[in-house]
Amino acid sequence: MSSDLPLLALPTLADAADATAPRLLIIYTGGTVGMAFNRRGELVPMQFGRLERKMPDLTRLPFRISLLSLPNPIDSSNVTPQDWLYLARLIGRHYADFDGFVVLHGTDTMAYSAAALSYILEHLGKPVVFTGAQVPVGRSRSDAQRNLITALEIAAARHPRAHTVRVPEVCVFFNDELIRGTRAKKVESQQFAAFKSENYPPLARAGITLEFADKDIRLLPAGRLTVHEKLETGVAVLRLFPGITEAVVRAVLSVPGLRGCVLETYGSGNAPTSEWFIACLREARQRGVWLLNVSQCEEGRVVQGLYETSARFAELGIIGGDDITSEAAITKLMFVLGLGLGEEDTRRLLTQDLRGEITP
Ligand code: ASN
Repeated sequence: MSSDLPLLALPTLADAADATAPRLLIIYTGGTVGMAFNRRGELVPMQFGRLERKMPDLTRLPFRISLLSLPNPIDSSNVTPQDWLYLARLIGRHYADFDGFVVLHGTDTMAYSAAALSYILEHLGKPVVFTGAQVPVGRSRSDAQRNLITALEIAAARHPRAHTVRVPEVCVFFNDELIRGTRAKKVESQQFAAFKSENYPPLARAGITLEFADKDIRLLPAGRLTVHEKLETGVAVLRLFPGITEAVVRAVLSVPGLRGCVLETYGSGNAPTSEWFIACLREARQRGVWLLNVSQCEEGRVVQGLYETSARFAELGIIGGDDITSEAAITKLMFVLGLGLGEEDTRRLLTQDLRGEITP
């Protein structure tokens, strides 16, 4: 798909040719935020049309805002790694012309997309804020306008004294919390507080004022933005449960073309000690499959070797995922394996903290 999609300038308070007002780009990808009911009574994504007619408060913002709508907006359940690469290319293409980016996206897979973009956009120096809604814009009690307006304010935010970018990270803003992209998890499908920051404090809270947790925001030495171009799709997630059979484990780990698998284990990274289970893992490793051990617990971390039930993992070459989320782990596998590096570098990157996804 071309990255030369038309930009629509929104009429705002900064219209009076205020050349100093922050320039922000909204990229609309779909999701409930822009949905309406079809004839069968199902919610489906629609084109936005004139966004400011549906969200009049947008016109009162002191920013220069442009809107770029994808020609075929989607429910985020249909998002693919190709969409992430495309979105990253779009941001790269417009990077120099805007001070910040807001991605309107469905909530269902927003945490995956935000994590994926965190890896793909290396040396990011500007905010990329994902947001969306639980109730479509234009419907009564919609959270769309509130989420979008604060996301725009965050994308425009600068340090009060130094005037440097306040949040040069990919993040998710939803229902008053700003969450690092690699720490976000969708935890609610019915309430407005749909996201949680897992194993890391929120980067900002929006009350009457915006309170940024500056000490928790990643400020990396400036570098040139690199937009990576490849993700490995030969990956899987294997979630353990008591009673999981050898046939299931073997089937997943021997999928043709499998390069990496997130093992969702119990507690601090524990799994059965049965010989058949260890043999399945060993054989997968011998076929060159990378295994990343992630806990099913929402908080805490993987500590391989703490219990006998994870004591053999290190010798098998299974990588402990520390306190990473499953969303950040599967996208990290896609990203790191997509780099096509040798054994040693791949292991190093999978173990390292790349974008604030783990607390080593
Ligand atoms: N199914 C929707 C989506 O992820 C849910 C939402 O946006 N609230 O696209």
